[in-house]
Amino acid sequence: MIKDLAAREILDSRGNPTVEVSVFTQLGEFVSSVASGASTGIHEAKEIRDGGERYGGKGVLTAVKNVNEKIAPLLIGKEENPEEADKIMIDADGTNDKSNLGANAMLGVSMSVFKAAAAKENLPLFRYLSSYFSFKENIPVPCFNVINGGAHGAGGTAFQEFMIVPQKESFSENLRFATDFYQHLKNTILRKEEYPASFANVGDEGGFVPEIQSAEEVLSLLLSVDRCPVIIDVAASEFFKENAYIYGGIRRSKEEMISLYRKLSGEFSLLGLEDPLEENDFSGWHELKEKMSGLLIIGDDLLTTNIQRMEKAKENDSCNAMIIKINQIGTVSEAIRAAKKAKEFGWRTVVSHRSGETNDDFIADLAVGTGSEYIKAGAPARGERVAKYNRLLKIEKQINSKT
Ligand code: 2PG
Ligand code: MG
Repeated sequence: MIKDLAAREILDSRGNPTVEVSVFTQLGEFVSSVASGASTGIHEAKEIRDGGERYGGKGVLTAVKNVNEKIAPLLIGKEENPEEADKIMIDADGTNDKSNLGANAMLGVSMSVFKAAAAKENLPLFRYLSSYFSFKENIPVPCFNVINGGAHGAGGTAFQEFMIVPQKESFSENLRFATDFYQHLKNTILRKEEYPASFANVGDEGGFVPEIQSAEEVLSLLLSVDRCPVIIDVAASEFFKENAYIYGGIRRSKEEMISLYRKLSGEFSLLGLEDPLEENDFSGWHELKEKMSGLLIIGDDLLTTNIQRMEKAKENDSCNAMIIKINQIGTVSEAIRAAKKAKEFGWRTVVSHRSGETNDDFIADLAVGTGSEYIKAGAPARGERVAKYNRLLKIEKQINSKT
């Protein structure tokens, strides 16, 4: 039973405030904290941030108050049943975008109730998720963001993320490959005479931030380190202005962007493209998908972990893979339903962190427990990123020893 529930304001990896929630049951305290994006899709559930001078208007004291004064009285005394708790919050919020109670308030509670429920069943979280929601467990292939640009690395590449996706036999081997690659990439950047040392500084997700505009040059740099398939998160909505994509200082049409992607994929080992076009162009996405068969075409801002948007994308045949972000929709139950729907559609799923993270490793369990094919949690460096990869190392051991 939920005996008590309390929230507080803490800091995320960018030094911005975020919500932390504790749920108390007979078994103890279950703590969760909420991540936050920088390149957020316009259709995402809404965080509540406080206006005014404090933290530049980024405080979360109203969201904290909503947990303590509005959500807690509804859930204290109830069983730790996460789907029911999420439904109570969704009903109490009463909006489509969680703007009343705040997605950041609701999600912190949702995550903690899930953790409490798993503990009650004496199961690790990933096993609780797979058994209660009927998924086949899978240890995901990690996508490591080694070059950060766009909204995550001021002055860096126009495209937001260049992720290496190693293809070794196991998660731990993939992680080892990525750490070698990461160190080697750093040395390669530092050794290049034409690059200043600042090109080896890191961005929000732990990848390097070289001031290189051309995607070809970034891909060649990666190839000079080692051969490894790459997924690019273009985050195209970020540079879509007045009906054109502003890339390399030039206004480009969607057709021109598609030819650029085709050229890149002809020259380099591209495994997938995330948000290659802006977030409302369902038919443009279809055109791109038709022309680039064989690649993962991954909807993030396009779908925002939202079943209505997924259905629209399915009707238009806009993508074949999706990002799952719990804070895009605001409760874990809804993110799980989206993951289920993706399986039904035959799409791959990529469970994802946010650029503003905490040390909470919930998404590692979520990825395994929903049988996701991939996870993206940033570079294999920085505490809030490796928290997820380290949790996966532990889960891998547990699954392999069948405990
Ligand atoms: C993305 C995410 C995570 P943000 O676009 O996929 O990498 O970025 O959290 O800033 O939206
Ligand atoms: Mg994205």
